[in-house]
Amino acid sequence: MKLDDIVVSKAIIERWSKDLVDSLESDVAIAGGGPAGLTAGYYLAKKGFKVVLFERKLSVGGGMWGGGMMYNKCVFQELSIPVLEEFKIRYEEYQPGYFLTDSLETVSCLCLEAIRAGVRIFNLISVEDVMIREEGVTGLVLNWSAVDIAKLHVDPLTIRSKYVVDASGHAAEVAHIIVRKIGKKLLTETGELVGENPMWAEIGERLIVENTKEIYPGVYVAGMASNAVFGGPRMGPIFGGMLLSGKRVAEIVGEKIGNS
Ligand code: 48H
Repeated sequence: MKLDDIVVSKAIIERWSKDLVDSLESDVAIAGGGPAGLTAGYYLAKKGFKVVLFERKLSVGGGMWGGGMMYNKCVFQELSIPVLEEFKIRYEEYQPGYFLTDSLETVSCLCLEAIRAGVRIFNLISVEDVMIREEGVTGLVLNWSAVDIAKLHVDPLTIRSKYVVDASGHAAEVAHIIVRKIGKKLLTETGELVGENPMWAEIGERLIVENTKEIYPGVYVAGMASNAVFGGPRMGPIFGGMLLSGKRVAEIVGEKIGNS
């Protein structure tokens, strides 16, 4: 069979455009495809919600690929084992209470299961703003990451969603956008980001799940961004909290949608 290069181009452009058009209105839009964002997306999609996730970089996985200081292993605590098993991630017990995974396998499984559960993932697209109405945030404003990198003056496009999840990691970018553009209105003590604290794995891992909550009407936070917004220590390369936070935000947002 002859191969027509133009058919190849047309297939890619048409199918990608259809996916984006289909995603212009969704139940949940997630900013960031690290471990927390992928886990949140998976559990929400499994519940039957329409989920779209935007990742700035070429690859999803965020800070997980590099394990700890580029040693590509991740540590998980016992509490997170059911989530590892849900994603079919293999693990070994290093010593009682400490479980090890291969970071490449971990990211691959999170990505594969999220996509297979129905999460629509768009990589190379950055969230540069939020869409606002009287009731709160109602969607995300997007642009090609390449536009930002090249500092081009190109206007963005917009998607609408019932809820937004800020899973942008240490940077907590959606939270920062809200404070910068709307004011000190976050649901924190100060209305601003409280900020991340120095390393303390045990406390950081506990707080990250507690800090997984609403930050502004229509917006929830998950993963490392939770401790940046509400204040909590970093925890280094122990990743259980990221998966548990992603699962927690899916429970909270799922309930909200169910009740609305
Ligand atoms: C689109 C964006 C935008 C944007 C950022 O950093 P991540 O891995 O975040 P989490 O919370 O899933 O996991 C945190 C973990 O990786 C980590 O850093 C830990 C445990 N640190 C502990 C420590 O002590 O240092 O992923 C966030 C993702 C990344 O892929 C970004 O590229 C992406 O979000 N992102 N995507 N639009 N505006 N901002």
